[in-house]
Amino acid sequence: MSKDQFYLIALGANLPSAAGAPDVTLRSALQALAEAGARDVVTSRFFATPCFPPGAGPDYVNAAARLHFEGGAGALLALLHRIEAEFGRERVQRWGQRVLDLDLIAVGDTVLPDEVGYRAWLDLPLEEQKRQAPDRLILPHPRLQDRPFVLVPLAEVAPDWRHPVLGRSVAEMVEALPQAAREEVVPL
Ligand code: A4P
Ligand code: MG
Repeated sequence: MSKDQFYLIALGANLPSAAGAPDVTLRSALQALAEAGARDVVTSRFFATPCFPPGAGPDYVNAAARLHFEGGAGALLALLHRIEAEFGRERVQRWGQRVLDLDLIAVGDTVLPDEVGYRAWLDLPLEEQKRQAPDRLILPHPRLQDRPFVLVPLAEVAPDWRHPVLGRSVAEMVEALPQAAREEVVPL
């Protein structure tokens, strides 16, 4: 993996943190990332998005960022987890409400753990997705193509990034979303 590959991350929050309301938390988290060595950070606008699964809590604020980082993917994920913890994230329930979720969406065209292992996560039925969380880094994030709250912000920072397994660009994946789902992602 080239050290100068770009990283794509997704940010989300739907509960207040010690820093403040979700948008304040996301701004503070981006600042913490820059202070910890993220370079050339390009950030999307912030969006209000309906909670997934529906009814599971308040609306989210979501954003995406593109950045460079010297330490490698594992080190960046560890940093994302450290920043989540600093803002008071507690892992209570998968897909539960959260003060801050920082996901690593992609690192250039890297596929982890390998294409066969990746496809197993990609094809996991919805019920299993709720039960199983990966114990190692999966790249690209296996649910990004389904999620308006990831894709719409991502299209502002990396419209031409192409999913290395699915072969589709972010712009194409946004285009493939139902129009109603796209329209529910509203800039703050
Ligand atoms: N892990 C493996 N690969 C990755 C990766 N590429 N990025 C591991 C991040 N983490 C990765 O993640 C579970 C495990 O996956 C960790 O051990 C990590 O090392 P987690 O962050 O502990 O658990 P989670 O946040 O509950 O899971 P995940 O997959 O981040 O949750 P989701 O699926 O992202 O759901 N609705 C709206 N509108 N907006 C949202 O942002 N977010 C969620 C969280 C639910 N509903 C939402 C939103
Ligand atoms: Mg997460």
